[in-house]
Amino acid sequence: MTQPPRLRLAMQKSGRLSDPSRRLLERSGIELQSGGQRLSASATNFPLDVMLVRDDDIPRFVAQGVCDLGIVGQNVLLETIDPAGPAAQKPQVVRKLGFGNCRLALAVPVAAAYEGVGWFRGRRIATSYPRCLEQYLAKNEVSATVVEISGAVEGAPVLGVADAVCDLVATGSTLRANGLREVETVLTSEAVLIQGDRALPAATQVYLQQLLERFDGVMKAARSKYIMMNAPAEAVDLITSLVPGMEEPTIVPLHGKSGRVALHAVAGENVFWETMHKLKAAGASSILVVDIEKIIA
Ligand code: PRT
Ligand code: ZN
Repeated sequence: MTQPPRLRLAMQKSGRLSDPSRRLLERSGIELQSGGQRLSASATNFPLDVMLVRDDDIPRFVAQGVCDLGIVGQNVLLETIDPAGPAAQKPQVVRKLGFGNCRLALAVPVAAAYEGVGWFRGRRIATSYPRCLEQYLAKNEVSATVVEISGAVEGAPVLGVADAVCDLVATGSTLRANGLREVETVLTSEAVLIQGDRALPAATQVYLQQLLERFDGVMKAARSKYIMMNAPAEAVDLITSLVPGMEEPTIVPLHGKSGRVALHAVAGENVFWETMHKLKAAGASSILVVDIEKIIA
């Protein structure tokens, strides 16, 4: 008997994207059971198999059809896939996932008299992202020497290996600790879900739609809040305009308090203290803001 089809997803085995990728699956209600040597895992309650690999291999695995989907940083996707290569081998981004945010940036020694991107002309730049850097230099008509280094790029200027670096930055503290100053952004990146260009069998396509619906629900829920308060009936319009991304509120009369109502709604964005102060000033009281676990539109 043939096995029913299953979706195959590649994600990072261990690194910065591993925990958030697992969390996304978990919040999507997908339970994973580890396979042999922890190189794979199978969902016990959804037709999904997971390959756990180094992030650098994910775009190629997806392009070659070794798996249907992958979770990887845009930086790795752009660096690994040849823009001049056959279109048929380019994985497509199907969702931005909102974690693993960083930027690929150029940085120079703090003491450098940096006056613009022309500063890099004729200089040596250390990076693990030669393709992205070369594209950026070409676009800016700067001719420089790209020194490819596989790790600890930020140490290259001190070692005399390069004059500047092009590296991933999140908080910037690694650059600062190495006496470097960020001067240009080459690209911004976050984790994305990618899909190969091969058509999926009809049954697997249905599972992919369900998976995307769940991912969308998880991401929307993470952004949204449920907000409840009591308010003067005549302030309902003002209050609705104060809460960012608020959907049509439910208004319920308050027993024994004429002129005041209870107002419940989903707010499409986080509700910050500044908004709470404004709501109070508009006459609201007993304001509750609650996390949402799941949303399906
Ligand atoms: O073993 P494998 O090849 O799978 O993993 P890896 O070592 O290549 O990648 P990993 O786990 O370090 O990063 C995976 C992905 O996380 C990257 O490809 C990015 O998409 C994303 N990401 C997000 C980051 C960072 N933030 C980040 N800060 N990747 C690396 N960094 C580095 C940065 O270069 C610096 O050296 O972390 C250091 C700390 O950053 P600061 O700016 O906060 O000091
Ligand atoms: Zn890697």
